[in-house]
Amino acid sequence: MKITGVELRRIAMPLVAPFRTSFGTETKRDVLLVRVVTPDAEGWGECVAMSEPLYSSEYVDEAAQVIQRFLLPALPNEVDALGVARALEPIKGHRMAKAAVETAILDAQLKASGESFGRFLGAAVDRVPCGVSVGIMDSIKELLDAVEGYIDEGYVRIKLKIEPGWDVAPVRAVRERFGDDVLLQVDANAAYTLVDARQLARLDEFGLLLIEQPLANDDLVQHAQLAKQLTTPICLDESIESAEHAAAAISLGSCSIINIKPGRVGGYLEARRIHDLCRAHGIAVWCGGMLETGLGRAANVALAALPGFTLPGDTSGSSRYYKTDITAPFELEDGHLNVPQGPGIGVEPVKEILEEVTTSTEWITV
Ligand code: OSB
Ligand code: MG
Repeated sequence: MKITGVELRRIAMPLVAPFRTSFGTETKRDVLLVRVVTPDAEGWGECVAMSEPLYSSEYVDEAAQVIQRFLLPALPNEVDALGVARALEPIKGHRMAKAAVETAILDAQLKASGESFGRFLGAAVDRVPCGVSVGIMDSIKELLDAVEGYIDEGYVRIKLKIEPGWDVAPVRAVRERFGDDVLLQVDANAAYTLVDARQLARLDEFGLLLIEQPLANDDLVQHAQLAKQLTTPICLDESIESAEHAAAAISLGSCSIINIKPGRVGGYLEARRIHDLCRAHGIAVWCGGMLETGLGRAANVALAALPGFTLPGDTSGSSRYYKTDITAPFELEDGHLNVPQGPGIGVEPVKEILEEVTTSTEWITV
């Protein structure tokens, strides 16, 4: 496949409510979209890098720059999505930027051949159960109101963001109010250290599905030590940037569950590799999220339909974050989202809405 040109488009998407995690508060999403144009089809990739390097070292300005200066020039004249990662390998890191480029190329290629993302990746179901990630709030009352709203909307699993000072109390309050049957998990976004093991063990009594990324990104050994001190299963997010990391975490005993985010690991092909590895080792996986618009969400929902995704993902409906999505909105039906069936990611941006939220565009001839 020959690429005619690539558009880098920045959009600003206001969030329906501030989203607070242990690393910061988001009020709007500054998203970089990559549109790859070929003679036969065009494809979209949503870069999940956030505006500041707080979740990981990547951030959106830098992602746009690395794509333009280093990634696009490294692509061969004739590209095949299956060869993109290899071509980009000499450039270290920048996995979110690489994922956006590879996804746009894969989307164009699948649109040209008429195959859907789900079919290409190996989806086993045509709809996926949905969880929701609930940010840190100013009060327990505010949290309970938010959780009640999500349960009423049909979400089948609740994830509470935690940090030191906001952990046992919110979990206890949610359990007391909504009962033991609610599938409940927590996400610390690396806010603790091994010194906090006793405090984290206080969460054991609440029957959580998992605790996500309690310790720092590069603390695989400490996570293995923590796992021995908790009955709550440990799930890794930030720590796993590749199949190699996943293999190391599994053999060290650092986690028994992995949150797979395609952007964090360099794309959907690496995401599938991690899925395959985990499945072979009996490690459960689920699909994480990065406040994607409908473009990124569509591809995530397809990934979440693979057979090893045995836990509900952070594949929420569009309205969880956005009043107006740039694609037709993803809407929960009975707690599930349908896997898009059309070619490629199966969705398109709505032109007028896209123009309205666009803050800049750049056309690059390759
Ligand atoms: O740790 O999973 C995370 C959002 C931004 C950065 C990191 C994380 C998150 C979420 C939200 O938890 C997931 C989503 O609903 O998209
Ligand atoms: Mg997480």
